[in-house]
Amino acid sequence: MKAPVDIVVTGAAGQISYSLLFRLAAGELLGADQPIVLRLLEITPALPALRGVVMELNDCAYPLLHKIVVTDQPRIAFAGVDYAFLVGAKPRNQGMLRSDLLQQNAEIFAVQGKALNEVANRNVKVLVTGNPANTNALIAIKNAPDLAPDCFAAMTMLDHTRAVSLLAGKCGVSTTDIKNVTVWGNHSCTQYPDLHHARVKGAEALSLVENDWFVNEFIPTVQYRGAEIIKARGQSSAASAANAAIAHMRTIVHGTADGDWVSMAVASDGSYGIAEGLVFSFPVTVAAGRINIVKGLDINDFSLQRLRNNETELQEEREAIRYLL
Ligand code: NAX
Repeated sequence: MKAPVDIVVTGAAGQISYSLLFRLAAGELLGADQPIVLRLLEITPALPALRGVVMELNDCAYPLLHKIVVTDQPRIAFAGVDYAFLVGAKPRNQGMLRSDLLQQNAEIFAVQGKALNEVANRNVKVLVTGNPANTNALIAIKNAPDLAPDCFAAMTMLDHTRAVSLLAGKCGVSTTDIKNVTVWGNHSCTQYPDLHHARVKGAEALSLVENDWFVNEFIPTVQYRGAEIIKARGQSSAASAANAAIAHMRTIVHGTADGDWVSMAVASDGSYGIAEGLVFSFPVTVAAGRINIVKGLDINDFSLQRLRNNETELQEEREAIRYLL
C-alpha cells in the first residue's frame, strides 16, 4: 500500500466541501490505489457542523480514507500538505459591498498564505476557490515567499466547464468534441469566455455558431451563470464547483490532453501584455505538474478590450488590498 497523501480542504463545513470531500475520499483525485489523509480547516463556530460531516465521511467506510484531521488552526491543517483546496471564505451578506468582502476575505488568505509558507510541502499545489478567488490567490502567493508562485492558482475551471458545456449543447455534440475554449481574466462577471481558438470536432467553433450568439448569448450566459444558479436554487453553485475543483487538481496531477488546454488563473508572466504578477485566467497546458501559459495566440481587438477590462478590474482589487501584499 502506498503512503498516504495529505490533502487539506478549508471551509470544510460549507456547501462546496459537502460534495468535494466525499469525492476526494472516494479516490477521484489520486486514484483507487492512493490512500489519503483529509485535513479539514474551519472557523471555531463551524466545528460542530464539521463533526457531522466527519461522521458521514466515516459512515461511508471509504477504503482510501486513512485519517481525518479536524482543526481551526491553519498551521495544523496545512502541516505537510501536498494538495490544498482553499474553499473557505466569508459569504457576501445582503447590503455588503464587494469592497467589504474583498477586505474581510483578504485577511483570511494572508493568514493562510503565511501558514502554508511555514508548514506545507514545498511542492504543494494550492487551488483558491473562495472569492474573490484571483485576488485571494495573489494575497496567498505574496504571503508565502518561500513557495514558488506557480504552486498557486485560482479557480476558473467552473467557468471553463460552463463554456464547454454551452458550446457542446449549441453544436449538438459531446463535451469531449470541444477543444481549446478559454476563459480569460477574473472570476467575476467581467471574465471573458472566448471561442476564437475553440474547435468543435476539429472545426473552428466560430465558423459553426453565429457571431450574435457568441457575443450576446454565450458570453453573458457564462459570465452570469453563478447569479442564475443562485436565483434558481437559492444558494450558489456547489456540486458543480466541487466538480471543477477536482477537475482542476486532476489536470495538475495528470496533465492536459494532447492538443487541448484548460483555463486556470495563475500569476501572469507578462503574456498577452497582462501586468506581471496579477493572478489572471489564461489558457494553460499542464505537464509533469507544471502549469504553462499557452503563448502566441492571435488576440483581435474585440478580445483585447475584454482582456484589458479584466486586467483593470484585477489591478483595482490589488490596490484595495495592497497593505496585505
Ligand atoms: P459556504 O458559505 O457554504 O462555506 C464556506 C465555509 O467557509 C463556511 O463553512 C465557513 O465557516 C468557512 N470559513 C469562513 N472563514 C474561514 C476561515 N478563515 N478558515 C476556514 N474556513 C472558513 O460557501 P460555499 O458555497 O462552500 O463557497 C465557498 C467559496 O467558494 C465562496 O467564497 C464562494 O463565493 C466561492 N465560489 C467560487 C467559485 C469559483 O469558481 N471560483 C464558484 C463557487 C463559489 O461561489
